[in-house]
Amino acid sequence: MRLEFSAASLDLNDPVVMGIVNVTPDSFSDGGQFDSFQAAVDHGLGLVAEGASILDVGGESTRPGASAVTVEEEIARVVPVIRELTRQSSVPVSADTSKPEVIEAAVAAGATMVNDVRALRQQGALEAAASAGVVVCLMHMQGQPRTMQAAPDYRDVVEDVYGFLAERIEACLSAGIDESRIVVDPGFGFGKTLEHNLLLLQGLERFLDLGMPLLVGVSRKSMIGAVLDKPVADRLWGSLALAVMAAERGARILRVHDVAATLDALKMVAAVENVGPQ
Ligand code: 7PM
Repeated sequence: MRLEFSAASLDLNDPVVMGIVNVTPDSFSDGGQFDSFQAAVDHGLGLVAEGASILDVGGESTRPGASAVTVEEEIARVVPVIRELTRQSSVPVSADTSKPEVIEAAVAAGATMVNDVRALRQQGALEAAASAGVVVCLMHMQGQPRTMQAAPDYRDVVEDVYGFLAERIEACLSAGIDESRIVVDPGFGFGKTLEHNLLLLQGLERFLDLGMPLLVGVSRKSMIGAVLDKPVADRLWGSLALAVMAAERGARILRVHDVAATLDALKMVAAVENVGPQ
């Protein structure tokens, strides 16, 4: 399996890591926008040094209960960071956004991927991604970020999410997005109870039937906090366990905060998967 970015092609025969770069105003400093720009760029370059194969740059918090960000604010946050990371590294840079205007600005700044928690359902987003020729990650979310954790409800969580992703793949193909540029993601934590999240990981292999590379984001998430009763700062070991399980079940891209640790875990999985018969 390979993923065709406009500038490069990424080998997914062994799973790779997407490093998370958040660009959010720093409430602890009064240094203004330059501080958060520099912190995000430094963080992204550090993740590349650790071995990240893709950087995911986001300026809109999708945390449950988070307030929305305007188009102008989101562009002001992410575009300078995307431009600088594209200039200083050779890994594909992904824009974590739902808005068509941000997609266009991010691509002009060098992004070759769009990671959209709304799976390009916002008006104009599908067309913007198609005409930009970017790789797209289609993620499942039930409801909206502000309210999605109120009462998640499924008939069969794996089959419901599968049906949604199949429909979004069709929408992308109809809009002219090539199948070599589509990634799918069941969206851990997005409108799901703990049990829904555990069932999705248990049944992850079902999503391989979609025929597209599978991206999984479980790093430091509340499903780990709930099982281990640990705060976000103490969720690395739980995150590694779930990353290993996802890789064993066929995930090709792991979206993580802790790149070096995750890569060690994935290299051990790959060594076992790839050893020849004696
Ligand atoms: C608070 C709660 C802050 C949740 C951040 C988050 C995913 C994603 C996110 C994912 C894809 C996080 C999430 N999660 N994009 N964006 N898949 N494709 O933990 O699972 O990073 S935001």
